[in-house]
Amino acid sequence: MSFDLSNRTVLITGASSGIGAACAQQLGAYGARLILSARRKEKLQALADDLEQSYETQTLLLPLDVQNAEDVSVSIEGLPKPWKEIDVLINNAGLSRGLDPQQSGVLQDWEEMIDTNVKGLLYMTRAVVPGMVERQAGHVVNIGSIAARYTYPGGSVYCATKSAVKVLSEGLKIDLLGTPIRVTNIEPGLVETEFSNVRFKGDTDRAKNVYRGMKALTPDDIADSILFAISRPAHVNISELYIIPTDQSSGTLIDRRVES
Ligand code: NDP
Ligand code: 8X3
Repeated sequence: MSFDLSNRTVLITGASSGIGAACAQQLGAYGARLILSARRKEKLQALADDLEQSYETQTLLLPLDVQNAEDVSVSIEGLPKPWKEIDVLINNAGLSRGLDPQQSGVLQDWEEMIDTNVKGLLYMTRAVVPGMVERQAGHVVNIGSIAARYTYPGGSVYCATKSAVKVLSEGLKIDLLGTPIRVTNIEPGLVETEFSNVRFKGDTDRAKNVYRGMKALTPDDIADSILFAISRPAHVNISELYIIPTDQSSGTLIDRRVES
């Protein structure tokens, strides 16, 4: 498929790694102007340099923590004029922390997941969508998860945050009825990124074990689906895309026949 995203401004949160970085590469290749956001500025800078070299992509770095409502609001408000007119917001920043049963969960892990995956997504939406309404144009893509469909042991708080993303996506579409603004919730299964390394706080062996003996999705597989959603004709709203590896059937049913 071929897409023309020239003159379209896309804000990607969580662009420093995994799915967000893959979106930046693919959208950059099709000519989009990119606002790259995450906490790790050096990663964003390296990505921006690479995009500039590969596709002459125009980029603007927006280093911030989505958990900080004030920073999100001030950063979006302070965008220079041409960048302020955001056509597509990809609410991708998110994480899981730990895999503890609810009865012995770590409160700080819960705060971080809820503050990032739910409140951070809301802060960004609240800051960006009024401009879309004013301009009568825009598309919000939220990154949900298979975790909204299947609760798994030790994952209940993370699963709850992704259930919230599903509900918030539906609710935003409802609240925007009567405008041309579109809303999409992407729900991936296992994608091999830094996700498990972050969940297990740097325990790389435990992280690798999540994808053992199976073929996980790649960040590019998810970027492909986002490109599909945002490139449909204006009257078509792709509300949900649920994408899993062929080797996965539910949150916990995974075929690991290829032992490595
Ligand atoms: P990664 O860990 O590779 O990327 C997560 C991104 O989120 C990073 O760029 C990170 O940047 C950013 N981020 C995390 N916390 C914050 C914060 N407080 N403020 C700003 N940015 C933040 O994981 P993925 O690419 O896999 O994850 C992307 C999204 O996809 C997440 O929402 C995740 O829940 C979801 N998802 C992932 C799946 C998987 O199997 N990997 C499956 C289904 C959904 P930095 O640390 O620089 O701030
Ligand atoms: C991330 C994938 O397996 O933790 O959403 O649900 S999983």
